[in-house]
Amino acid sequence: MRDRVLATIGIGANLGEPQAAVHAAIAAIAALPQTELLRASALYGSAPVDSSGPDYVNAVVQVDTALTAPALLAELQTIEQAAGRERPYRNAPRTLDLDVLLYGDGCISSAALTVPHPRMQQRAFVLLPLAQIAPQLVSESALAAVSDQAIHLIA
Ligand code: A4P
Ligand code: MG
Repeated sequence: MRDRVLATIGIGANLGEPQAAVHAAIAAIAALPQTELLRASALYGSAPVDSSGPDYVNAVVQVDTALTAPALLAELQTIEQAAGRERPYRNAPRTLDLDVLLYGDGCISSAALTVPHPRMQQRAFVLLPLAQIAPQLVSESALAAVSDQAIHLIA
């Protein structure tokens, strides 16, 4: 039997019905094979960072999974496609974006996958929801460094 790994996934959407898309994504992640949803953050509203369009809805979840990192990425991309994801250009607004933020304590650097996600430490829309579900993974200094980014908890 494969080892199980604690994986952390970032969720973002700013087109269509972003709140519904994030809730549906969390449900789809919970239904992935060989995967158990452990924790899901609240939803946060955030201004686009290096992107455009309406404000984003973001969340972070943690799963316990026996999927390999490439298999997990493939499953997440299938969920993105089912949510109508289009990729007209880099950082385009999107109906759903699912990023592998962390995969255990592994470092991965392949053409298709970089883990830890290289931009996660610069982004309040990742660090605030992550701090809500896994505060030990987010330092006060990291939070302070993104404190100028507009983000709010969605009730
Ligand atoms: N890829 C490599 N590493 C990973 C990883 N750890 N997780 C590859 C997921 N994918 C990874 O991704 C392009 C390629 O990255 C994939 O084919 C995969 O093999 P993509 O989802 O098609 O394109 P993208 O989303 O534009 O790129 P990326 O890297 O996810 O963008 P960023 O840098 O994450 O930025 N502002 C707010 N407020 N909220 C947001 O959620 N998101 C972005 C996306 C920008 N600004 C935002 C938000
Ligand atoms: Mg992405």
